[in-house]
Amino acid sequence: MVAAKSTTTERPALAILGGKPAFAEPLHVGRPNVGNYGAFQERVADMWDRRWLTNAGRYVEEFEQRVAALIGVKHCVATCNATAAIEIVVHALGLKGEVILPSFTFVAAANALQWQGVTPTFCDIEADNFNLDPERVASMITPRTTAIFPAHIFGRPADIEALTRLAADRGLTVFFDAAHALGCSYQGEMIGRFGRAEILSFHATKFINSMEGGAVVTNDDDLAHRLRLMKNFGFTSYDRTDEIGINGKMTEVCAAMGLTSFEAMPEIVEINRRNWGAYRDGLKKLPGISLIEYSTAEQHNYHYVIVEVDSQQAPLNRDELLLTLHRENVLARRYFWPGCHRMAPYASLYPNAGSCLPQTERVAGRVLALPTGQTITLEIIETICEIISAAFSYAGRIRSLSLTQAQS
Ligand code: T4K
Repeated sequence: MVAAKSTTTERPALAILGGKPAFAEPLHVGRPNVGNYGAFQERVADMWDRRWLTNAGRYVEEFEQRVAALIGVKHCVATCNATAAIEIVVHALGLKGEVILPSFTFVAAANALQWQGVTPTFCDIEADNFNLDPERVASMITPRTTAIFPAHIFGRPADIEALTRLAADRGLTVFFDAAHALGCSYQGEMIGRFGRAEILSFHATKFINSMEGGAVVTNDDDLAHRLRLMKNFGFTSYDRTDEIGINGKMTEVCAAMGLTSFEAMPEIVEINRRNWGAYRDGLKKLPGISLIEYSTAEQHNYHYVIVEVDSQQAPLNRDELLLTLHRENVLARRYFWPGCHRMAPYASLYPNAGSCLPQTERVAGRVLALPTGQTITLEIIETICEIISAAFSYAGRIRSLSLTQAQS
């Protein structure tokens, strides 16, 4: 429990105002969820004995089958991470020119395009679900546009129907960044089945993790075949390559971790859902702060707890709250501030992009990801909510302090 004030009432107990941090150890947003350690060890021992460590090993194949079955898709091609998966897809689809994507996403998506010599064109998002706005996308299509690359940010589906229709009408490819959306559904169908392909991430910080890892899921037989070649240098047999490839393979130890994490999925969703509900209840009476909601009509992984801070209503703005939480060792994150368009190299390539991205800038300035997952207990959440409540009570003092710090 965090007391809002010390017993003297002179000095609040908040760390930013001179108190002791509520948590001795940092609480990370991305602390990994893990499965059964014994099951992981057994797989590693087996892999060790068989001396098969990578290159289409047994565990990678099993992992691919489990993921494809969950989604209900024909092919899952596992990769070393999602960034490489995006690059391989862009290359395999032969995309050139411009590809439209959100700026409100992890910079890896833009970088993967740029790295492949394709121009990332940043489009604004919808205010309510933080995903690409189909009307804005339509207005940004040029003769150089070859594809639309929406993301399902925080696992909430993009407007798949409108974006798919738009792509079909304009003769464009559509493929999705589903890095956050494993285990989530759209109109009752699992995400991963849409567009030419969808890309998943199994990074340590993700809902299901393989330490590092990614995958492309698709129903396109030819594309899947080419992705398999391309992630393995382009080899079609021992001494022959038919086209250029890279090394994008997932290792056996990563697949062993992925399988173990996969088996814990029901437990992880349950904990995530419980934590999300506890934050919602703990914060509901505070002005100007709200949790983003997940549709109860769909399946969801509840992996991200995202609060929006409305600085017109709340006594502190998002950054003042962030500073307060960090002093307590609650390492909340501003995903995805400041937007890709304000990061190098895009900030200098498109210095005026912000004027075309009003919702991106608004949302990026008010969201905060809070720690959740297996290591976050209800007691921890109660304390975090108390810290936020106390911060609001001492907003005047915190504000003057953070202003002083910003000026120094
Ligand atoms: N598309 C989207 C929409 C994405 O969000 C991402 C990745 C990608 C594509 C590309 O996927 P990958 O190529 O990574 O498969 C983290 C993750 O590294 C990144 O995977 C993720 N999105 C992004 C949203 O978050 P950072 O720069 O915030 O990572 P980092 O190192 O600061 O870690 C986050 C927190 O997690 C830290 O506070 C520490 C904690 N942590 C991290 C690791 C690795 C742990 O407690 N234990 C750990 O093992 O990007």
